Amino acid sequence: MKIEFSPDVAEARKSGQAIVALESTIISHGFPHPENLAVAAEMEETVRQQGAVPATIALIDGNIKCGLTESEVHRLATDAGVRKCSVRDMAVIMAEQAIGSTTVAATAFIAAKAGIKVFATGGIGGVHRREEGADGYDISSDLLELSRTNIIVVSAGAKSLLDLPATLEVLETYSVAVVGYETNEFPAFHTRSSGLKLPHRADSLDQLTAIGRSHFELDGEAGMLVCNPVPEEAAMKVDEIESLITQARAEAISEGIKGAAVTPYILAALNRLSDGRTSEVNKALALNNADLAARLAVRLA
Ligand code: PSU
Ligand code: MN
Repeated sequence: MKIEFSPDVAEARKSGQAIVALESTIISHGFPHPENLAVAAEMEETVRQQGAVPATIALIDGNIKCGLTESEVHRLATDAGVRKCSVRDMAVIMAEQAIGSTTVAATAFIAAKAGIKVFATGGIGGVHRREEGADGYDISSDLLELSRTNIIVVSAGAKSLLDLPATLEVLETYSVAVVGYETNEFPAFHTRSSGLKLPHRADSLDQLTAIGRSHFELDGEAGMLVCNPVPEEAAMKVDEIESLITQARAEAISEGIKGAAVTPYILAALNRLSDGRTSEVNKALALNNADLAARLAVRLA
């Protein structure tokens, strides 16, 4: 598999400097324009501030890119034709020389092949709730890829629009190590807690680093999910986000939105219904994850 590295990522790989992978679906489908441009730039800047090199990953004109130029990020942020690219979509987008933003699954797939150990995102995909009118069966391939891609993903958990208990169960079935960072609970993205207990907890960067080292020493197939709750000052109230999610889901169902379009549709609806508030929360937690991921990557390098 041919990966085109940016000069600074290529240099970091040569010198053994810490690298943090970043996904691009968050740019194309996760935030409205122009906030998405600011988020992309600030994610990279946050990683750099901690002494690591950011590697934003995407498919540009069919080429697998690890480390993007500013104009490539701009295209991802503004071109309405950018395709959401999970692992199964890669071959088609490559053959069509199209532009695709990589999900957690596809970003992890590419990053692991590039030897990158740490990846920062906002939230991972998971098991969707099964409700009247909604898709009957929908499980994100983010979970499957985590079962067979050895990389540490730092996320703020998963959105409560998903079936969070089932998501945690699937992670367990798939042997994915799940570790709370300074928390006992699976964070629910917009909120710090979900009421669901995590199997493991790290209380310091030292402890997280030790767990990360042991994880790679095992040399297993599965990845590790670090659950880093949204910062207290940015977190939403449970009632507030739940009522927004109920409205957004009802809209998605009545509009007949299915499959891969569901998450982007609901994110946009939440942003609209909350007057931009959910995107602010999303940005705060994504930057917080980039910061932790970079500090961890530096220790592991
Ligand atoms: N959650 C977010 N923002 C996102 C996504 C999830 O808050 O942008 C994206 C991620 O790229 C994730 C993908 O990997 O949605 C999952 O999509 P699906 O459920 O269709 O697998
Ligand atoms: Mn799906």
